[in-house]
Amino acid sequence: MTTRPSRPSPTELAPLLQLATNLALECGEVLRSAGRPRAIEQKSSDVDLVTELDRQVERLIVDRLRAARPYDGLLGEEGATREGTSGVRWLIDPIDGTTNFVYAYPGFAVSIAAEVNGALAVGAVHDVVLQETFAGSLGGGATLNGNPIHVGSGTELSSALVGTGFSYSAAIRGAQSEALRHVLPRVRDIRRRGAASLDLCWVACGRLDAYFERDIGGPWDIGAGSVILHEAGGLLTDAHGGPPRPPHLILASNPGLYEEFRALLVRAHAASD
Ligand code: LIP
Repeated sequence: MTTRPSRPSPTELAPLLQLATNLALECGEVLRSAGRPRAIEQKSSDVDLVTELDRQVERLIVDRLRAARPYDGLLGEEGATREGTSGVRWLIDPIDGTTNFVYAYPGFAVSIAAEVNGALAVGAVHDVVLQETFAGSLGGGATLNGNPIHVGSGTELSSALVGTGFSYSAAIRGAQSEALRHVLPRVRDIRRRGAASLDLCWVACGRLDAYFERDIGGPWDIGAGSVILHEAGGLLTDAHGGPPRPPHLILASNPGLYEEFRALLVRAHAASD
């Protein structure tokens, strides 16, 4: 009979969390000293940007991980990929919020997560401009600059401050604006920061009451924020209440808002699709 690997303890996860946090901080320094990016290319559409710094920072993270943990697997937004044998896989978003970075518009982060035996276990998100570092590990809690954080306690959707984001595809953005038409009158207000990792961390610390988005690029966008939000008492699911499955709709909130928020999003997206 096969036995499931036991869940690692916070003590066992501490070295992974420290490595992720140190790398996010180091890359934040690189980006703050780099100035405005020069080489800017387009990926999935003419508004989906990548810079030489996205690639440089991803290479730095990969090199550091290879040196520290040569048997781990990894997956990066800008193409880094490696199968591992250790049971640990790293998810790397070197610059989450690349458009903000290109415009020098505050709201971009280095996001690094690690899965252990297939389950997200640690995450670190460093806001490059605000120099705020969110961190979390399974069972170990979530922090902002080392101080514990917890989701807000709001239960009224009509007074909820809600984050969201929009696709790089113009066609999907059309459907998203139609869904937003159904959401906006039902909540306090909407904020669109441009980095999913930060949106999740801001729900985790109560700066946002909830967040939703569809057509997110990949697991690297939400891996670290997912751990931090979970450890701060928040929920992150797909529209059916199951695990988040980018690019399908994902939603995050504190437990008090969750069911009403999910029901609103299901109606709004049914009406828009
Ligand atoms: C970004 C996401 C954000 C989304 C942006 C963009 P990227 O990721 O974090 O939530 O709204 O359109 O996809 O491309 O900057 O790594």
